[in-house]
Amino acid sequence: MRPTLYDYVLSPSCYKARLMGALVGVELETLAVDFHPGGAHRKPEFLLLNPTGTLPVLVHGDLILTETAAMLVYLAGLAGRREWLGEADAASAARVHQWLAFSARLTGSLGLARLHDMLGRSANIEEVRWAGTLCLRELEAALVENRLRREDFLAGAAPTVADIACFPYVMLAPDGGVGLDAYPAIRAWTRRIRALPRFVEMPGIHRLHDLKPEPGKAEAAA
Ligand SMILES: N[C@@H](CCC(=O)N[C@@H](CS)C(=O)NCC(=O)O)C(=O)O
Repeated sequence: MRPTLYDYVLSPSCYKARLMGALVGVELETLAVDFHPGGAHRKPEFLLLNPTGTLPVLVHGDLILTETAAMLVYLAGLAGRREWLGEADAASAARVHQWLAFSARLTGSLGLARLHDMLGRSANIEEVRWAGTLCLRELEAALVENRLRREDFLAGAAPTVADIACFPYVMLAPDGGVGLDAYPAIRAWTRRIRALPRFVEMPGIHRLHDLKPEPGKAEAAA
């Protein structure tokens, strides 16, 4: 029996689960929820499944998960792909958790700015964009440091659930009016993720078929 993902195609959070499933080879049954304009995720029948009224939800047998970070961990474990959990040593495991927690800040800043600009969600947009900018600065600094240690991904040399948790909202930041031009290490990292084998796309995020430097530039922080 395949896990069922309650899904909305334009949601970066739902995409995290779809992307993780694809990368580790777990097929998901997707069940489309009318997030917009229907607001089906706030209707009583959906709140019985997820009282917080958010997407995605992943259901597998008796297990109901309502947090994407937990879904990514579950899908990697289900596939027996524990390398995606970054558990090689205590420090890597802790770094993975650090970035999983950080990913919630991205959802609350870059994600909210995107909902504001795309769906007219009310927000103090300047404040929200500034919170997103601070997250991007933090991420950029960490990625530059990682490259000095020859690490290409957030928690080490190989990609983990932490990268998948952070990638979509960063990649789609321009949809919320926050550009990525000032962040060469972030752009290089997103290119590495988009070049991973079995990578899948969502509207606005495209696969990179060959890992080449950005046109006219050497790869940042190489
Ligand atoms: N805690 C959730 C939050 C996910 C989240 O914010 N999802 C958005 C869709 S991308 C949502 O459902 N927001 C509810 C709303 O805006 O009404 C997670 O990370 O899994």
